[in-house]
Amino acid sequence: MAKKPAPSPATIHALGDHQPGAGQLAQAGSRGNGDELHQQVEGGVTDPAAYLTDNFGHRISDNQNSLRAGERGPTLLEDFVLREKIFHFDHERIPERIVHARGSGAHGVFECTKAIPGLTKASILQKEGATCPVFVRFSTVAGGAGSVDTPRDVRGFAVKFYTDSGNWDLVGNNIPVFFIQDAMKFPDLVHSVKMEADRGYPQAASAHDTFWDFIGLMPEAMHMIMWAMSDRAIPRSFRMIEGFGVHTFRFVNDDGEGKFVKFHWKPVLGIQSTTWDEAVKIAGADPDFHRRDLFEAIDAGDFPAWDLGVQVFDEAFAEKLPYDVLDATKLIPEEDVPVEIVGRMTLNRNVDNFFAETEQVAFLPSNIIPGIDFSNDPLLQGRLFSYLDTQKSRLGTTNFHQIPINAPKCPFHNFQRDGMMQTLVPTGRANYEPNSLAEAGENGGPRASAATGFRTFETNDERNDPAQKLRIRAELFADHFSQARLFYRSQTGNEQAHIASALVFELSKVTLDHVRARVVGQLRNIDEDLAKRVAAGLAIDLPAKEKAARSPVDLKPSDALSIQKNADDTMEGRKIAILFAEGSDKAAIDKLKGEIEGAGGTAFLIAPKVGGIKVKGGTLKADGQLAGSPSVLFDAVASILTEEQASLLSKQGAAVQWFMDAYGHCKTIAHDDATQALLDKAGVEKDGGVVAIDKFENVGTRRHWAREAKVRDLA
Ligand code: HDE
Repeated sequence: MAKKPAPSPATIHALGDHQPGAGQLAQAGSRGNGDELHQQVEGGVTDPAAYLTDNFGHRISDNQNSLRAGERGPTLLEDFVLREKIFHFDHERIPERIVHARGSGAHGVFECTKAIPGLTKASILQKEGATCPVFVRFSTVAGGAGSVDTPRDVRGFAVKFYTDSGNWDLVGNNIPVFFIQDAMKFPDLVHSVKMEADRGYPQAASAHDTFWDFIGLMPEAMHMIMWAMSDRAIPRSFRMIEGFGVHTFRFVNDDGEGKFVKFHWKPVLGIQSTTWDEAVKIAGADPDFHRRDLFEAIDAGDFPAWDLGVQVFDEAFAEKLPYDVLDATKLIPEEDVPVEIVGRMTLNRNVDNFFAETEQVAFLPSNIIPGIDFSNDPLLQGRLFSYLDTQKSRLGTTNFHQIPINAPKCPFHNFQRDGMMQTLVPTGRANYEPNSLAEAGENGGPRASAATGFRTFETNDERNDPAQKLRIRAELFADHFSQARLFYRSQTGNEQAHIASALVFELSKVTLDHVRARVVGQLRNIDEDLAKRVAAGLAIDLPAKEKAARSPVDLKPSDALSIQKNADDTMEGRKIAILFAEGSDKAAIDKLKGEIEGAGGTAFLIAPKVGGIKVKGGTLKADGQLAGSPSVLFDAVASILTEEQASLLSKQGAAVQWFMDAYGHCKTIAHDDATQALLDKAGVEKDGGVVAIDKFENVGTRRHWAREAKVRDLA
């Protein structure tokens, strides 16, 4: 029998008590249709929400059959019910974002943990404990809305603070620098990385000719390339990425004094990444890996959180730096200006409707509040125009600010009027200013306030004569390599090998020899050894060094730039798989599960069959089937089997691959003695991360990078 069609939310609400019996349905069903499952609301219903209506409130009598001229005749144009339904469906899609099309959003709250009125008058940073609602959207950059979650890519980290002084949108990334220095180059950058113009592929991948052609010609991108080729670009979870405002902004206090500021988000769960091989496999095993991870964590009450940190400095400090703080391809090492934590953001509510909220949210870097101001960073200046402009083509109207997810939660009044999709109904005649309607006893409308309104900071950058409008860049913007070198040299040996291997992988996809050679020639300005490793990995001669517009200087390596140097052994927020099968010891499984959950992790039981398996001490249901739950979906794996089952499983590709991957991805493998046959088949060798079940807690979910040289050739 066919399944019952899912009722719409409105009908779910009312059908409970009034759902008609099968007899009534048959009676109420449409003429000539024997299917008894079509739902109809019958007489006696008092809740108006139970009735299906069209968009103008007309109740609908039949949601199955269009209006025909006779039983077998053509459909009639008169059928307004059909026409409206199809008309609306035909226009359900809106253009996806030009970049950052694939994303996931959630609601949350920001709480000030340290008031800094001396630095800024921003209302949300005035009082410890003060809170404000936020909406966050994480995203990838290059892929379309339906692309997978785990390509090598930058992750967007956009936060909308609904403050009492208006919305503040901090639209950042998980990487603190950017590819280019001037907004003028953004369309070129994005064209080069997106699908190639003639062939329409590759999707969500930078590993192709046009991207690397552009990059090889843009030495200013080299610092960002180091980050993009590092494990930062293949994160384990949105919950485990850092966020950065990227540009230098300005704080302004009540006395009108201004300081420069850079914004940071530090994930409470720590930063974690996947390996490239793992990221590729996850794309197949679960294309929605990050979206699901975020949704499920919030749904389960494991609310992800980030600390908001600020690096504050003044003009005098900026003057002394060997790089320009207005250049978005540069960062300020935390060792030079410490990150001071001033607040915490917790995401505690999933969206109710993906389209209405996540898809329609419109972030605008131009949304700032008194106490925060822009700097002259030429990339930021371009963004101030672009984001407002793009909403008109995505959301169709200048009134996109009225969509609930975009509307401020504080009052707003002005003389902007009309436009497509106007949903507000302003009253009175005052739609211009100045007016003197108040003198006639009418409502004259709102007025500007010099005291409390937003005032642009009067720049005190003496190098800038505001009267001069020049299409030039300041001298220090020409140093493209010092910080790329800083980043590379701050990584562990293993992380450096990942960067070199990622470059080899990407450049191997490039088919134009001169493009490859040029990129490697650029790498020589960053680090000779890196360039040699990449050239060797590509089996090409080391090309000539590309000319550097300004020679790089050696900066002191910064440990804060490395993921591995900062990784800890936490189990919190991590997902651990426990493999079992018929005859496994239930007490041992329960004990391990308890330990994992006690340490803040999630245990996920996996067996060859899910329904309920006889184990020693009872019956156990699995959360996932072995073949459908590859180990790439977990941070660490454990196995409790019988010898008989281990030997049976060692003949199954899914089981052998499960361990092979966990081992290859340098994960902890905790196992009992009985599992040994399976481990041998998978080529798993003993090391610090392959441990007995009772030692699992000691190693947790940390990755065992020392193993990597045994499992793959890195460049
Ligand atoms: Fe964006 N960027 N961008 N960008 N960007 C967009 O805005 C743009 C840049 C970032 O979840 C678009 O509403 C220009 C830097 C994020 O909805 C568009 C330039 C950084 C998101 C746009 C930049 C970002 C976007 C596409 C160079 C990190 C997703 C749709 C001047 C600091 C926001 C939209 C979301 C989205 C333009 C550079 C981050 C086209 C012109 C640098 C996180 O307006």
